Amino acid sequence: MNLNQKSIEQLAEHLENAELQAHEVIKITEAHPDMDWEDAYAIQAEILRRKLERGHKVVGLKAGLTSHSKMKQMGVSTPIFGWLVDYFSVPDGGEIKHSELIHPKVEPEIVFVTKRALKGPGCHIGAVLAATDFVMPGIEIIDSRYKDFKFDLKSVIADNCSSTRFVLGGQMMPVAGLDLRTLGVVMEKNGEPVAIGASAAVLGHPAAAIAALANHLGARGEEIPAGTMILSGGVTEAVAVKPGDNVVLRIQLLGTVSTRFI
Ligand code: OOG
Ligand code: MG
Repeated sequence: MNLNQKSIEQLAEHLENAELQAHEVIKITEAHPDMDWEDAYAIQAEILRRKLERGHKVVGLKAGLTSHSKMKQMGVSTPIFGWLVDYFSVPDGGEIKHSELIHPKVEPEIVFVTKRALKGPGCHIGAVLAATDFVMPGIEIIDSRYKDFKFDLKSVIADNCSSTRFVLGGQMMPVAGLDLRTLGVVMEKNGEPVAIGASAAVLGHPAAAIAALANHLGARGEEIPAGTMILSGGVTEAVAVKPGDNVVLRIQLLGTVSTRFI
């Protein structure tokens, strides 16, 4: 760690205010070029601590930058991990107020729900599949607090991986008998397909993103508890949305989920 506790608290407040007041900020590594990975995750944890203190609850976890399209789009090369809290959750078909966000984008994701705890190191897709209760489709809405959605890995980790809203829906599919690599993914905006992919785009197999999260947490003595909902990462590039846009995600065998921006 290169930052002291006071700087971590100040940066967490700075980034959380940007989220809550929906305004952009300059990426934090500009003023703190020496910050390291531990500092970045410590700022992310301090933002969560502030929310829990106000009575919010963690309702899920996420992996991000797990597909090559996303890594290429953002100009980075390793997965990142974050948390999801209660007010991020939007019901299937529900509305999202664009004015509460800065420059939101939507991404198609395969969502896992666990029935047993997963603990790294050494977690692999076999362990993930054995511990998975079901998978379902999810639209993640990301909204980097950084100007023009431009960041480096440390800045985006500190900003809780651009997390802001998510919508779950479709079918609860058990993974037995399902090939999680070959699911076709179509995301439509106002009736037009705007992102098309297959689930293997996520690290070759989306369960690998969950294993990577378990290994990341394992290195800190933490685990993925049983009953955790986890977004495994955007299958395609994220797509910008405006007020009035309707977004529908269809994933082969998993069904459909939708949301509308007002
Ligand atoms: C970081 C968050 C990435 C995903 O699914 O890849 C993410 C960003 O691109 O702003 O959630
Ligand atoms: Mg995502």
